[in-house]
Amino acid sequence: TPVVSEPEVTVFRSKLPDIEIPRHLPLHEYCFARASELPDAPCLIAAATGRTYTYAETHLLCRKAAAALHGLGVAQGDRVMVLLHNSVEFVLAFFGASILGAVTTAANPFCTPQEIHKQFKASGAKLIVTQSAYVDKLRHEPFFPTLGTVDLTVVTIDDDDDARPEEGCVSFWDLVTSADVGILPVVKISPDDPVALPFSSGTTGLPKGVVLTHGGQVCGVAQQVDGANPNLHMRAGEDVALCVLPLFHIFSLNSVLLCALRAGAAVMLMPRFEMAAMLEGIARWRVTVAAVVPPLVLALAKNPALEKHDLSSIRIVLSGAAPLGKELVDALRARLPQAVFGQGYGMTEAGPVLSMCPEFAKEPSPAKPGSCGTVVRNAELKVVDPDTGVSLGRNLPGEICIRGPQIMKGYLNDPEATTRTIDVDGWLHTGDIGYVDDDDEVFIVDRVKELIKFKGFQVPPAELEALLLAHPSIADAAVVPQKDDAAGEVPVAFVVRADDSDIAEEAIKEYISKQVVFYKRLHKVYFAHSIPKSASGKILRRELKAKLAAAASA
Ligand code: 4UU
Repeated sequence: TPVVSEPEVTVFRSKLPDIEIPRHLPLHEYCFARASELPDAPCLIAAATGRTYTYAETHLLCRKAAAALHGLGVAQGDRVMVLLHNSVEFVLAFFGASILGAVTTAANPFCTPQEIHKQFKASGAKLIVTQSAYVDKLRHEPFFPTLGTVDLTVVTIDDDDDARPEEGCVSFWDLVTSADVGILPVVKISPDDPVALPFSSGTTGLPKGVVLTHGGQVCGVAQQVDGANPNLHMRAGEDVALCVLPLFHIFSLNSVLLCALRAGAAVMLMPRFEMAAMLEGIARWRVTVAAVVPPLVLALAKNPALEKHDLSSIRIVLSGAAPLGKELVDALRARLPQAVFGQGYGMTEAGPVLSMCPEFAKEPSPAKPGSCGTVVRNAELKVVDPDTGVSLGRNLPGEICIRGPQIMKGYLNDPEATTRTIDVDGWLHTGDIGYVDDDDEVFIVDRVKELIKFKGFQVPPAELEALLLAHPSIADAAVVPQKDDAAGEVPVAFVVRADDSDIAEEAIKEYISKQVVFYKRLHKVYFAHSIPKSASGKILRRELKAKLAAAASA
C-alpha cells in the first residue's frame, strides 16, 4: 500500500522498528524456510495418536500431499475445502494446496449440510478433505446430490488401515503415501495470489469469503514472529504451541500454526477441546505457548483438575477473539504464576492481527490489564469517529481502522462489501470501538458491527434473520447479542409473528437449531409487535440491545 499523506490523521504505529519482510516468498516456502536447518526438530505433535512429526517429515509430507492433490486434478487457483478438526491432515492439506497455488477454504466439521454447502458453493471448491464421520453431510439432499460424480471429489483421512474409504470417496493416506513428489508441477506464485479463504461476515450481512494472499499472510506472520525482537517470541526447537483452537478459524491458523512453523517451534494439535486430554497433553509435551479464548480461560480457572497436572512449562497465555476480563486473568494467573498473560486483537479480514501484547516480545515491555497490546509492526492504526470518520487522538474511543500489507485482498466476488470495508486510502474498518492510550496500548470497549461472538465464534445476525424470515409464521425478525457469563454473548431473537400465527418460542428455536451449527442457536425468543428500523429500513440494533440491558438490570 502506498503511504498516502493525510496530515489530519493521527496514525499509531508500533514502537518496535519496521522489519524486512520477504513478501515475495510463497507462504509454504516462508513457513518452512528453516526446515532444512532443523530437520529433526519436532514440528507437529498429534496429541490424539501421540505421534510426533519432525520438520523434515512434515515438509516432505506436505509436498506429498501436494502431489496427491495434483493427481486428483487440483491446479493453481483451485479451491480445496477442508472440513476437519485440528489434525496433521489439516496441515498437510493446507500446505499441499498452497504448494500447488491452490486455495484452502476451511470450515467447521460441526456445521450443518446447509452451511457447508453454502461455503462450498460460494468458494467454488471441487474437492473436500474430510473424515468418514462427516461424509453423510456431503450426501445430504438437496444440498449435495453430486457426491461421487465429476462435480465433487471427497477425500477422507481416516481409512488408511483395513477400513476402505467410504463409497464415492478416496483415501487421503493411500494417495499421500504413494505420492511421487517428482510429478509436482512448477508453479509460479505471486504475492497477490490467494492462499486461504476463511469465511467471515465482517461488519455486516452474511458470511463472505475473505481472500488472504501469500504475501499478506507472510506479512501477517512476520509482524508477529520475525525480526530481531519478535512481538510474539517463539524459540526454534524449544517452544511448543498449544493448537486446541480450531484451525478453520484464522486465530489458530495464523497465530498458532503459521507463526510456530515460521519460528521453528512445535505445534501440539488437539482435535477438539477436551479438558483432561488437553491438560495431559500440555504436561506430556511441555507446552510453552498457549493460545486461548476467554471461555477457555474461564474453564481453566475453574477446573480443579488443574492441580493434578504439571503445567509449569507454560510461559505465554495468548487470549484473543473476544474481550478478556481482568478478574478472569487474575483467577488463572494464581494457578499459572510463571506465565505471562496477554491478548492479541485480530479480525479475519485484517490478516488477522492488529495488535499484540508487548510482554510476549523477545525484549518484552509491560502491558496494562485489559489491554489488547500494541499495534503490530509494518502497519498503521487509526481511530475514527464512527459517524463523521474524523480521526481521533489518544484516549478517545472510536472505530479502529488498520492499514498495512497484511490485510485481506478483499471479499470473494463482492466488490461492494469490499469497498464498504476497505476505503480508498487502504484503511480497513473493523467495526470495533476502542482507543489507544498514552503508552500506545489498544483497548477495545465496544462493537458497532452486527456480529455476535459466542465463545469467540462468529454468529452473523443476518444469517439467522434470513432463516427466521423464511418461516411462514414469522412476519419480521431481528437477532442481537445478549451478554452471557460463560459464552460472552449469545444470540437472541426479536420476532414478529405473522397475522394468524401463534408459533411458540420452542418451535422457533428448534427450527433454527436444525439448520445451524451449535453456536448459532437462539438462546431466547422475544415476541414483539414490530422491529424498530431506521428510515432506510435498517434494524435499530442499539435499541434492541438497550431493551435487553434494561431488562437484565431491572
Ligand atoms: C476483544 O476473532 C478473530 C481473530 C482473533 C485473533 C487472531 C489472532 C486474536 C489474536 C490473534 O493473535 O477474528 P474474527 O473475524 O472471528 O472476529 C473479529 C472480531 C473483532 O473485530 C473483535 O470484535 O472479534 C473481536 N475480537 C476481540 N474483541 C477479536 N479479538 C479481540 C480481543 N478483544 N482481544
